[in-house]
Amino acid sequence: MKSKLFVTTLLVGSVILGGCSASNSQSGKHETMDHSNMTDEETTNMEGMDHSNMSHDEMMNMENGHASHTNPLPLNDSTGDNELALPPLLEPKHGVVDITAQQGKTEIFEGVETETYGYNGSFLGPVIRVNEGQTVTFRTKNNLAEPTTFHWHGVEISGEGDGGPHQILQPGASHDVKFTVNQGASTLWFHPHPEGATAEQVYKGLAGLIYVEDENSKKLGLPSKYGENDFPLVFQDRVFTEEKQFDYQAVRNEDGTIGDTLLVNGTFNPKLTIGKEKVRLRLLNGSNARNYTFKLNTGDKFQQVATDGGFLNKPITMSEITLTPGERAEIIVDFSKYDADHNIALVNEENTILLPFHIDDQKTSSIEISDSLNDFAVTDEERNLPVTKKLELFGMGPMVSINGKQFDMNRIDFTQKQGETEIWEIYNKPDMMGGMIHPFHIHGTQFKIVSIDGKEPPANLQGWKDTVSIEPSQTVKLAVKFNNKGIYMFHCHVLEHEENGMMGQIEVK
Ligand SMILES: [Cu+2]
Repeated sequence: MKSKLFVTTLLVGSVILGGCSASNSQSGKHETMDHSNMTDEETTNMEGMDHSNMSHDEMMNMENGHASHTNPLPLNDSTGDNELALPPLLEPKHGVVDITAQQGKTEIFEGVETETYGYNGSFLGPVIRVNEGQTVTFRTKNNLAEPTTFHWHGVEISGEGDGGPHQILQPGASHDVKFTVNQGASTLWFHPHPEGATAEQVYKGLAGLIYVEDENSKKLGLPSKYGENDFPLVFQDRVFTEEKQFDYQAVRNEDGTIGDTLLVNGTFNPKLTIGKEKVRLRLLNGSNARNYTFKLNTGDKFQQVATDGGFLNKPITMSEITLTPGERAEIIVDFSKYDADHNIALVNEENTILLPFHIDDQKTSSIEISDSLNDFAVTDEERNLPVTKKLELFGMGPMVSINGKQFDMNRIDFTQKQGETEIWEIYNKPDMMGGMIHPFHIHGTQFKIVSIDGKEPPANLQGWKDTVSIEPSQTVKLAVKFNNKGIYMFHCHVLEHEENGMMGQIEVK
């Protein structure tokens, strides 16, 4: 992770502070407009221009939450002692998938039982595999002792089925979510979304993956044998008590809870045994707040083939990839050039060993990956659309806000017509401490990144996305279309930011 925290000086602080108090004395309407030129008509058509008045004291208070983020807790190196756990693969039976949230005990550390949450098991969840065009019913059940919801991150589904904070399931309750899979091959995921308890429930283990397959994905020649040459990798950092338990409330950080212990698919000190062949790794940053920059310790390159919501048009050769919370990427690593005794691992930017690989050189194959994977494009029409929704992400810790407002379940912030594309402009407004990256997520849709600070996004972001990393001072334009109706959340995917109010609601009619 590149540190995007700016050097802070009193001078910078006072300039920003000055800028902010100046805006308070105005109607606030011009404050968010300084980075675009719009006609009066566009201004009238624009949503999201309200601006709150943040007091000087509130601004000053934000400094506290900040300090912890300038020095994230380092992660442990994986010793590779334990073979990586592979989540069970779950496919619809007669169109039905049963998913139960439950509590249990899990042996994460040898000889110790940790109290955990999971779906259909004690810790984490299965990989649910569905096909485009298939009608499925997710039969959800809450066997926890507290309310929860089942949110399908990245799935294009009605607002009612989306599992946001409105769709609470009380302990013991069940609910059927029936929908038709109406999107292409992709690696999506699911997790709870109850107001005020999302971060803790995810932390304790509620997260699973959803694979969508389609006709195209089966023809591309990508490695697709689950658990053989196609692996899910869910990265989560945690802090354990001395008794090797989770105590979320004790370690909760208002700007995102970061841990010193890495779990991949729930496995501590994992290693992954793979063949001497091309292998597909489906990476999910399932952490509450930590960003990861993944690379190979050898410095060798790999190919990225998919973003959050589908394939890139062609494989992109990369030497590293950063994923912020909620984001996914599929990469292909070619292990055919390494021998069994080769020391190769996935590491992060600080060269912390995240996942060492053990190469079984008896297992080989030669796979040619198609050079043409998808036909994604931002059209000229989309590029020329005016901005009709403006969002300003601002603040730290308990003071995070979108357009100066904090989440209110009884307030609809925006409306949009079903099937109509609008351009959302999201600005991450820095504060006097610099600010931090906000991974911005919209429910119920896959969007296109039109531009980042006015420029075309890098090649590996030219694909379907549902979560976009926005750095301080950056402005990102998205082409957003909802294919279904209902109320959807949009929010920062640092789970504590979401919980602290960096979330809003859009009603699609
Ligand atoms: Cu955030």
